[in-house]
Amino acid sequence: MKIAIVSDLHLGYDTFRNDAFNQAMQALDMANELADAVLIPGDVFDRHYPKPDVIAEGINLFRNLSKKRWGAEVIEVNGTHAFTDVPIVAIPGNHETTVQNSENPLTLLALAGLLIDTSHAHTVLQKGSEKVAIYGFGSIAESSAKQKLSELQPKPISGVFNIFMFHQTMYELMPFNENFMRMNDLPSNFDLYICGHMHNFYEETVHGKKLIIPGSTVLTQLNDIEKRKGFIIFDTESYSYEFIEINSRPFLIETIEFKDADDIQILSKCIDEIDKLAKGHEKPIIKIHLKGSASIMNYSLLIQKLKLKYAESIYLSIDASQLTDKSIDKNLEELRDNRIGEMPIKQLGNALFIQKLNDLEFDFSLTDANTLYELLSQEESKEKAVKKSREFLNI
Ligand SMILES: [Mn+2]
Repeated sequence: MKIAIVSDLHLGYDTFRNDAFNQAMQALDMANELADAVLIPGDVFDRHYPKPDVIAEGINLFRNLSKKRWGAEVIEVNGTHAFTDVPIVAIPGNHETTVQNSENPLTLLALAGLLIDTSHAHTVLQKGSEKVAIYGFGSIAESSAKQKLSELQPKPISGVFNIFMFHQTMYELMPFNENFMRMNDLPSNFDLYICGHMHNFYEETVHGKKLIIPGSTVLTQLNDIEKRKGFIIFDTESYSYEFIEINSRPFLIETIEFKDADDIQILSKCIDEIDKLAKGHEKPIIKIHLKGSASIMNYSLLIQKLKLKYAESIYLSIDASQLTDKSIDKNLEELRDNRIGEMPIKQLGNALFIQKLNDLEFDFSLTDANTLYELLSQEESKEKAVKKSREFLNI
């Protein structure tokens, strides 16, 4: 059986609302042509409370899909949200689930009979004599996932090809939080593991079998590795798969290096490069990394100017975190050399001290202010310095 794995469609995603819908439609239509069934490991919708027109997008998308011819059919379900025999099988992702565990937008599609929500349940598909069972583990708080799995004890069904479908962060891929699930926490003896949630494509090994994460069908994170968008066609007979790329909005990344540049030089170089990159693309996403050294008066103004210039034609993102400001460098150098401007720090401190005494109308005829400063600024404890100064002042 050929199984399409299409994940993280994010219908209603604000930044690229039309992209989310068009790219989901493109992926699902291609899936229908190339595969016998579709599995969706979460995040069909971007929010658990989408607006009615976003829910309408979901209904239109899946109603059209339901009407198409599919190679496989649903022959058995032990879940509560199974009202169709069309082989489109899904689970809710973290963007869809609600804290109260009440109905969410994905379960609405399931209640309408447009797909099957196989949360905590098996769905069995058949094509000819071949059967494929999918066990779904809908998204749950990362800290509860392991516990929930040990309560549910998901088991494969004997004599069929078994798929475990889930939507969690895997610690091995994103080791940011001890709460994330480890590969070894996943139930064993399944033939294939598929996961949503992470928006880039990954292939890993779990209990000696493949774990496939197709990534999202729409650009969301704009990090440098999120480039290729598409879905997976997995062939259960050959135990192999193919990544099918879809047409996604162009995402172009460029690094521009500078040496001692000023605002005007940076601005004009950026405009040159952005114009070159954007040529021939219809409203692309362009991300520019600025690197090197510069002396800039106002970073945010510079970035704002560029964004304004391209507001209509480009989704522009500018990262200036690797651009070092020369004026800051100069100040640091001076501090390292124990001077600020041309004046050594000690001398500057002395001048400030005298200035302060002046402000306090100190009587300079009574004592030597320079000696007092020396005593106070000696490199020893504050208490000792004050004690010595008091002795010197006879107080
Ligand atoms: Mn997602």
